Amino acid sequence: MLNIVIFGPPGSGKGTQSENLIKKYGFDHISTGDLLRHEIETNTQLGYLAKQHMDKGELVPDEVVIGMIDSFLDKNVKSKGVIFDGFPRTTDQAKALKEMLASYDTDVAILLDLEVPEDELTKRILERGKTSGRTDDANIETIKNRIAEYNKKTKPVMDFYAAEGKKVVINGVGSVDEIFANLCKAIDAVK
Ligand code: B4P
Repeated sequence: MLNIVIFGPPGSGKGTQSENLIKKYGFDHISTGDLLRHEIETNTQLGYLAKQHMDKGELVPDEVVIGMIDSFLDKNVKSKGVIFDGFPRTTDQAKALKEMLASYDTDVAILLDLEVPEDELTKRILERGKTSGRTDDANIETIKNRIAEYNKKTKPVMDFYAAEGKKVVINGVGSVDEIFANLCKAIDAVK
């Protein structure tokens, strides 16, 4: 099982590139953002809790997202590869992922860090907000808070994987195809 973490600030293109990677490699995909939005749309208790945080641009509590990954792995033990999109977002999530994967005798192979400057992120998210219907995309204060949460709580996750020699930086500015080609090169090098 080849485990790939696609990483980067909000709006850096994790979801966009994950879709292309799944098509090319036939990997399974888990996006914690998509799962949380599904919980909100279907009015579950978990969705109600997640919405309180997401509407403010905050991260959802670790135990909620870690539980989601646990049940995903349980159903996908035989996968040839998994793209973790938007997870882990805290060092505690990274440690929990390591433990969960170890119980299946596997580990993260590579973290692909999409680097995009802050002004470009804000522009992309506001643009998406015109059509996405996502409350966390529509308001500049929420977007700023999402980026601040990333800088404070999520960026340290990179150090965790850098210490294991698994971090690869990818320029996230340019055409979707150019970025995709660079992501594929990095994946092919660990396959
Ligand atoms: P996510 O759903 O993960 O979303 P994201 O960070 O906003 O976006 P992503 O990087 O996937 O960007 P995309 O490809 O869509 O998280 C949403 C929220 O869920 C979080 O804020 C948090 O509250 C919660 N959450 C999720 N996971 C969590 C976790 N593990 N722990 C705690 N909380 C969690 O691209 C953005 C836009 O840019 C799109 O419109 C796209 O078309 C455009 N774009 C993409 N690539 C481009 C390019 N090369 N050039 C120009 N535009 C581009």
